[in-house]
Amino acid sequence: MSNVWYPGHISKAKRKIKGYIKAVDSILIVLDARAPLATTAFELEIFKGKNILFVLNKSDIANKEITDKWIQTIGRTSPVISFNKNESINKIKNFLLKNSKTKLNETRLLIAGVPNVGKSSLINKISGRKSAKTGANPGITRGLQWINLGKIKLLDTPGILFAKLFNKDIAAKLLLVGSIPIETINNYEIITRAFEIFRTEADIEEDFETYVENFGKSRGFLLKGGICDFERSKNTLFKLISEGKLGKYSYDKDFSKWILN
Ligand SMILES: Nc1nc2c(ncn2[C@@H]2O[C@H](COP(=O)(O)OP(=O)(O)OP(=O)(O)O)[C@@H](O)[C@H]2O)c(=O)[nH]1
Ligand SMILES: [Mg+2]
Repeated sequence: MSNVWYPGHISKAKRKIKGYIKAVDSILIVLDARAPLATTAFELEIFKGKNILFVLNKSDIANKEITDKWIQTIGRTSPVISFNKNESINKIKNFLLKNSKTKLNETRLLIAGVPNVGKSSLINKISGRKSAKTGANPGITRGLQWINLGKIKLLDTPGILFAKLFNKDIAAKLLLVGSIPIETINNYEIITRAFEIFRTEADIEEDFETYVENFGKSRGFLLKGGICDFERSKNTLFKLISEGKLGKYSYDKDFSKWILN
């Protein structure tokens, strides 16, 4: 499958992360609760042999029933918790303290995941400070940064991805949750596949073109002559979907496909 968005800082980040693995006791992998399978689209093998904990983040914009089933599924093999930015700090702090292996009275965790799943926001939430830079677009964190939280030390890292996404469905779901920016996708099949997945969840009748045009017109995204600005409408539509503003939908439901067994 074609190359999708893969900025240079991602390969640098992977090299740096590998260099830090020895210095940490546990790895905190942040997944998007809406797509726990698609958001494991990075080389999990680099963390082999480490104590791995999972967070299903952004649970506020996922389908709760599906998230609960993922917690059960993943919980059979690994410590896992659902979380979102509106939840209590103690929920995540206790989870980390209980499940991470501790050396010398100090817990060192590396936080990893695909772009835009909320790694930096999670760190800020736990620290109660704006220690790590966050943003609505993927690729905000560029370098590695230690955040000191007393007994817990967290290493924030940039979002990583497979260099080549070999599967159209994974790329489509990464687009739906905002891990790949819509502006960078020039493969129309990925976009229409993403819309099909969303369309099923949101119970939409119109086809892609009609839906985007109606959406654009309703927001006044018009070009000269009153025709719909399709690019702008499509980009805004996918941005809102990824932010959960058009509904709380989950896109991965095949629990038997969980990577660890
Ligand atoms: N709805 C919702 N949005 C969230 C949550 N956590 C983070 N976000 C939003 O998701 C976007 C990405 O957050 P970041 O914390 O920058 O994500 P990141 O994983 O550090 O991203 P990179 O550094 O680019 O890999 C921001 O717009 C956040 O406000 C959450 O629990 N719920
Ligand atoms: Mg970040």
